Amino acid sequence: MKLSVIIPVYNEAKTILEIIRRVKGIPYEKEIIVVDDCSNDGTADLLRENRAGMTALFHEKNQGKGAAIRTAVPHVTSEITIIQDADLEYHPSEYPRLIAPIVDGVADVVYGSRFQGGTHRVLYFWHSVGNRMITTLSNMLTDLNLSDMETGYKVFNSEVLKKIKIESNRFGFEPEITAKVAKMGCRVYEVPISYWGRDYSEGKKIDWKDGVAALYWIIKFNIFR
Ligand SMILES: Nc1nc2c(ncn2[C@@H]2O[C@H](COP(=O)(O)OP(=O)(O)OP(=O)(O)O)[C@@H](O)[C@H]2O)c(=O)[nH]1
Ligand SMILES: [Mg+2]
Repeated sequence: MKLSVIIPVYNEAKTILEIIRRVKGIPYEKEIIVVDDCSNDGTADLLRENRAGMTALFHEKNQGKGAAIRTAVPHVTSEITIIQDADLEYHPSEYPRLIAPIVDGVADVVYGSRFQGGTHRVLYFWHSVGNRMITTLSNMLTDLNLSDMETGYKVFNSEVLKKIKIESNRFGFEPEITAKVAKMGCRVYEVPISYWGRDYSEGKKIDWKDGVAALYWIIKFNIFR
């Protein structure tokens, strides 16, 4: 089965070429769709100079991860779509495990969970508490028993993904897609993944405000629709 790998990227000049190299190295037929979201750190130039073997799309102003995925989806031509963050926190060597439930015909959507025993860097305690609260609230409203709603590794049967209208521009994407997948009655699987977390000195951007925003998105997409 062929894979489409969507890479939304904003200001990841240090890692973008390495993540593309890793994706190209996986032994599957695939297409790579990179969406640069008006980076101002040289990421866009790196993509323009190295665009062989991929579709590179460029936003003229910064809009967010959700908007970048919305731009990419119409370019998907294969059966399975993986969202791949452009930092090096999630490793493409996990693809076989991530796609297996879809290849086997039992799942429509697969989430890679950082909290099910895979190798992971030990980082911030309070982030993990926030993460659990966010996943719990989402689960209470979707009635899905996920362990990591906010994971970057989300894999879709492409037909299912194309049916979903993505409204959130920024990190509301994660709660929104989860709410919509639940409403559609998709067959959702979770698999353990490894996580090479980064700290703030290495470029980590997410902070407590994103956690509060996530609570807002969860309520908006599960209740006010
Ligand atoms: N298109 C787009 N992508 C973004 C934006 N902000 C972040 N991203 C990308 O979305 C992915 C996830 O963003 P991250 O900043 O790594 O978010 P995170 O993994 O939740 O948090 P940290 O890695 O801890 O900062 C990465 O590939 C980013 O490059 C944005 O404004 N637009
Ligand atoms: Mg990250």
